[in-house]
Order: sequence, then C-alpha cells, then structure tokens
Amino acid sequence: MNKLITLDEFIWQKQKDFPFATGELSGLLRDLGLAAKIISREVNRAGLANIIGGADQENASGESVQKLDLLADNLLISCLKNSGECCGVASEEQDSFVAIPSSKNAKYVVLFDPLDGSSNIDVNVSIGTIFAIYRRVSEGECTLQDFLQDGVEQVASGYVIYGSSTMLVYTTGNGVNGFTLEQSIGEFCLSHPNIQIPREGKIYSLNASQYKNFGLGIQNFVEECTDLNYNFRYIGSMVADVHRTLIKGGIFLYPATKKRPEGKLRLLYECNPLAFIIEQAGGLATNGQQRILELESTQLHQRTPVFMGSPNMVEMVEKHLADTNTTTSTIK
Ligand code: AHM
Ligand code: MG
Repeated sequence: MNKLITLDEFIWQKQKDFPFATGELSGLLRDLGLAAKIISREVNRAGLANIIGGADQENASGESVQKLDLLADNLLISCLKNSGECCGVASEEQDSFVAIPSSKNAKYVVLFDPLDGSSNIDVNVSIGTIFAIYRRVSEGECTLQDFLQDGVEQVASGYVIYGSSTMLVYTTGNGVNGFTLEQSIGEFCLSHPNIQIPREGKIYSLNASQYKNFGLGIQNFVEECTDLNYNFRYIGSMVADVHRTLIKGGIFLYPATKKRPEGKLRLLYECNPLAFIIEQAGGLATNGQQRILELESTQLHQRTPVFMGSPNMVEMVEKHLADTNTTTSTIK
C-alpha cells in the first residue's frame, strides 16, 4: 500500500522547508482542517439532524441564512478563537470583523465564507467552505485594514468541498494540493498532489438563465462556446463549479448583470481565495479587465464580476468583453 500522507503530516513537512517559520501558519491550517472535519460531519447528517432549512435570519447582504450556515460560521469562529494563532476573523455571514482580544498579538487574520452555495443545502448538492489567510498590517487589536488587503497579499487560501467525498484544497503560494477526507480514520489524506489546471478547457459554467441580462460581450462568448460545441455545466455552488473547473479545465464565470452590475460574488470571501488557488494551478482569474488578486479591497462585503479557469477560456471571454467594449458600467 502507498504511504498515506495526512494533512497534518504534509503541513509539518512543508513547515520544515522554512527554517524561520514559527509554526503559526501551520497551526492555523490545521485548525481550519479540524473545523472542516466537524462541518463535514454536520453537513452529512443535516437531513437527520433537522438543521437544514432557513434560520429566519438574514446575512449582512440581506440574504436568508440557513441553519447550517450559522452552525459552520459559529464553528469556524470558535475554532479560530481557540487556536490562538489569529487576531481576528471576518466572515461572509457577519456584518463586521470579529477581533480576538485573547490573541491580539497573533500575526494572522482569517477571512471565510463558512458555507458557500447555501441554496443547495436543502437538496443534497455539493457545498463548500472557502478561506483566506493574511498577515496582519496593524499592531495590538486587529483593525479593518488587516482585512482590506489586496488578494496578492494572501499567505494561504483554500476551500473544502462537501461533495460525494469531502476534499480540502489549499495553497500557500507554492502550488496547490488536495486532500480527501478518509472517513474511517477521520483524516484528510493527500490525494491530489500539485494540481495543475488543464491549459485548454472546453467547459463553461455560468447562470445561463441570466443570458438576457448579460452584456453583449458575455452573450457573444456564450454563442462562441455553443458554436464550438463546448460543454455547459452549472451546479450553482461556486466551490463545486470552481473545483470541477480546476480538475477538468474550463471556465467559471459570474459576470455583471443588469440586476447586479457589480456581479454577485464577494471579492474577499469568495473570489480572492479561489483566484489564488486557480492562479497557483496555472489558470487565470480576472474581473474581465484586471487580475482579481490586484483589485483594491475597499469594503468587507464588496462584490466583483469574476472569470476564472483555463487560460484559453479566460482569454476568450476577455477578448469578447474588449471587442464589445463591455465593462460593468455599460450593461443596461
Ligand atoms: P451564497 O454565498 O449565498 O451561497 O451565494 C454564492 C453562490 C455561489 O456559490 C454560486 O456560484 C452563486 O451563488 C450562484 O448564484 P446564482 O443562483 O445566481 O446562479
Ligand atoms: Mg458564498
């Protein structure tokens, strides 16, 4: 039997490559792995445990929050509070960031979307957790500026997909590695070392029901995809759609629409961490004109149009946007 490499072992091995590492980042990654295992268990038994369905609350963006979202949010916050390795967290489900005074001298902050794809919770479709880790820029108790850093400043990011199996995929800026949860031993084991996105993709993934609300550039891109007989796949969970894109190639896009001129997806909690992964795997991630990772972060809940995946397909959509001079503000 091949030797199983667990997530903890892998993280420890990598830490040894950095002689001056203090172990805090490694500790944080392990804490996130632990939280992911607990969330995975809750997601798997959600149907039995009466925790699906709405919690009669709205999140900071005015959308209804599901009970599992709240549970995942609380779990991540308490795991990270207990870890002692981050001085604050920001969550898609919280209006503002949460400072952790007991760890106010810790070096890192963590941003996350605790359970992405919440509309799929009730119907047993893959959902996920997304996280980003930054080195803080302040001293003492953390401040908003620690969280409003550009994506290029991420020191690590990743996601967990709760699908037919549970996988954790992360990067620290030195390639992308994927771990599958081996339920019988309760460990994430290295299953997808050094993930590379196919350079040439032939699958496109977007909410096609919005076709009439897209700008001309996106409409032309969709037309070209159908002319080329490219496959269309859309799950409606960003983590699941991006995971497929990473493994099989293609593009995931959530463009600006008439109703949502800024796009739907959040820069800090969804786009930056997944853009870091996609780029590290050899793909591209842009807002149509600019790298996602270089966009200026001005608000915790800011949104952006996003195009990420195989280079050929991101370049193809960018060309259509440029040819039609379609920018966010030109969609009417
Ligand atoms: P959420 O964070 O409220 O779950 O919303 C984000 C989700 C993404 O996972 C997915 O890509 C997108 O919303 C789907 O939106 P739509 O239903 O408009 O296609
Ligand atoms: Mg989300």
